[in-house]
Amino acid sequence: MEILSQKELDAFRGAVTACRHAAVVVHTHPDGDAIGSEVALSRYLLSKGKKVSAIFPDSFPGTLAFLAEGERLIDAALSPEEAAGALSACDTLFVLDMNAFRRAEALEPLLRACPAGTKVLIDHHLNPSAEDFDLVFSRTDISSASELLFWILLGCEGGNIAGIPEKSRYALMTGMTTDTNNFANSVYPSTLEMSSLLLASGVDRDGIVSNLYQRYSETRIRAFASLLGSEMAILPGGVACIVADSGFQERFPLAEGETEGLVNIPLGIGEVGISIFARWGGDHFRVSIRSKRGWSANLLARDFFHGGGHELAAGGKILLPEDIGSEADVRSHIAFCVAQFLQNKDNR
Ligand SMILES: [Mn+2]
Repeated sequence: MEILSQKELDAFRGAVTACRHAAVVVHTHPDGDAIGSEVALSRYLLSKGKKVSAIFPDSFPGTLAFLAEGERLIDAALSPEEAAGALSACDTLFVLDMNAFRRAEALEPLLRACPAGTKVLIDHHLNPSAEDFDLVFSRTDISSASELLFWILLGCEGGNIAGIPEKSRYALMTGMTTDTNNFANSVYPSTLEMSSLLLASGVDRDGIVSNLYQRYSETRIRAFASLLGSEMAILPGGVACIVADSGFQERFPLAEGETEGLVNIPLGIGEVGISIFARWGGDHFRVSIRSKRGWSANLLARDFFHGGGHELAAGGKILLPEDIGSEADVRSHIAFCVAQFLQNKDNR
């Protein structure tokens, strides 16, 4: 499958060859694709004898602990000095699954100041900040950063999948699986071809599915029942809105990552075109948006929630006091934003 040109592969191979100390960084609140691609690239670089500092900004999702087992990942929120030290000492910076430094939030200044001679972006979001990088691998017609990285690594290994370490292959399959919501969306011919090659190479997909989808806490399942019940409203125009405020989170203490996948569920309702999930994050609401074809999650996130992402999957924030005066105003704020958004027929 022709995803990358020979020139692009040569450039990536050159960056790896020249690299002695790599820093690998992903976005804030990392998901399966971020951690999957980070673990995969780190293992690959380690197999080439490189020193690797794999950094994530904050909030490791407990649901992905199985992926981090045996890995050395630096939590920049818990070990800021270690993260800063690595980012000022590395000679090559790899940025994965995000389109701009600001997606790493608190790490942005360190990324901007990073003296690495080569900065590489590997991403699948819209509008990459290409000017901040020396090498840009950005595709939106691909399932995930994990898939894009798979095609890069396979290309660099001349098509020999055994050249990609076993743990990297496992992590890439995991990242692609979470970003496609287990093959429910953003699946391309290349995605199935990648899956086929990985399966044939011995990756334990049943184990991945079991780790991802059959190890939830009881609290998580009961929280979902409540979020999809009393906490969900269907707004005029076919927009589902779910809110998990601080009170809810006290009643259902969920670990980081445990609400992953929730926002997709209301799209199962025939008349719902957009699904919004807002959860309290300490001083603001984090917003996840999913949409069906013909509705733009990206524009809704961009124009009303300080965010963006993909056409059918995006995220943003509701800020205090800029957007709402108190937590109690969140539902009416979302309803107001949705009504404004739907008034513009171009958004549908
Ligand atoms: Mn992704």
